[in-house]
Amino acid sequence: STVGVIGLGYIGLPTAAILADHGVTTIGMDVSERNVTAVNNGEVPFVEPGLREVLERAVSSGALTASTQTPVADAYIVAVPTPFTDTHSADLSYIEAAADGIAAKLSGGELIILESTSPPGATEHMAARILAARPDLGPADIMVAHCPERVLPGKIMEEMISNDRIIGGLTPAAAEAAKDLYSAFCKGEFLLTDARTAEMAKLTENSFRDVNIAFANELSVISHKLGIDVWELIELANHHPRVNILQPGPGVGGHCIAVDPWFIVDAAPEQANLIRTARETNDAKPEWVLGRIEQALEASGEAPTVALLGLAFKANIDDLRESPSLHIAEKLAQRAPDAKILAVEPHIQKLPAPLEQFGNVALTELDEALERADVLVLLVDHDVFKSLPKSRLGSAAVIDTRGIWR
Ligand code: SAJ
Repeated sequence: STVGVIGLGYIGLPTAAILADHGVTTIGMDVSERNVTAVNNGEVPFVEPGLREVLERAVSSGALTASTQTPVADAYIVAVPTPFTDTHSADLSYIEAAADGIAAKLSGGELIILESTSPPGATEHMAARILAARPDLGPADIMVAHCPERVLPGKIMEEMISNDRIIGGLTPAAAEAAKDLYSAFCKGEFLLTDARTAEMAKLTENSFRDVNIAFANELSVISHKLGIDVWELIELANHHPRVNILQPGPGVGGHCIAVDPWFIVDAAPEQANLIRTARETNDAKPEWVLGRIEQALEASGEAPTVALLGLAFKANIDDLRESPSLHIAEKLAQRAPDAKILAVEPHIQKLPAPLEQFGNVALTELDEALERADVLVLLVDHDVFKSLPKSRLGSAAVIDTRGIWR
């Protein structure tokens, strides 16, 4: 049997490569001609440890091919983006486009799995859209399930195989069929439920983390006001057997935790108060950091030099999506035109587009930044920054948003 994987991004490509590497005939589909060509050449269009080897094997064995057309297949996995709109509701247009492509290829009896993180009801919506396009088919002619991905970028190849999987079927038979498909490579436990619960479970996991980080971020603002070291505070509190507080930082970034809780808020706006407040708390953190930087700049006299260490959304990656650090850099460049801003990000080679337009920002080597800065702002806890001896910080005013130089 043949599996079609729709969307060859961070999730779809590893899934397709691993499926094919386990002997399943797999056809990947992506709207980007460039991605498709790269995949057919066994090349990975983004950074993910371990993916290249598996992809090369899958392509050279002939088990994996890619195309810009939706293939005819026995089962489909949809792994397309679900961004959010300006009003914080989910944009289902990529899922709808995938559904339309699949609908045109069905002959009845196929399994269709939605993996994209989705608001409650999206799987039903996808099924309804497919059936609306194919009046010759009835609900009993297709099997539809939601199986959210939960892999951590940077560890995708491991977690894809070892993580437990929640599978929510529109019918129990659809959930069973999806379980059979994932059994080809997944060694984790399979947890079968209905589609809405599966959708909500994924959103709940990321909201749990967001709420916990918001708690830490609020504690850091309170502690700063009270003259208390928040990292010591959290470390002490976490010695309690039933307390486990996460770490404060300059805000929450990435394409998951900063997005998914909004889908819950959008689905139940009157009820989701804590979840909304957590999102707002985390989104407000970059502004608070900016305030501290502006204070430090004022104190250091005319035309000060400020070094921003880290632009990525978290440690040891090159991903800038929804990055609070990048946001801080951009806002600072706008608001402090007299300051010289040295951005240090060892994982990228050129200044990212949002910063290019500012004449007062330069991408700088760490050594040079340390030498020149009047104000040093630590934004990302990359290993290269963590391993700096304190003596290297010199006489600069230090704002350490991650607590690595305490
Ligand atoms: N962060 C903090 N303090 C912390 C932990 C994280 O400020 O204590 C910040 C990070 O710096 C980053 C953001 O939160 O800006 C998110 O980073 P992350 O490492 O918590 O999560 P992601 O976005 O890389 O991946 C998450 C994971 N979800 C959970 O751990 C519940 C991953 O398993 C999901 O598959 C992924 O979202 C996803 O795709 O939904």
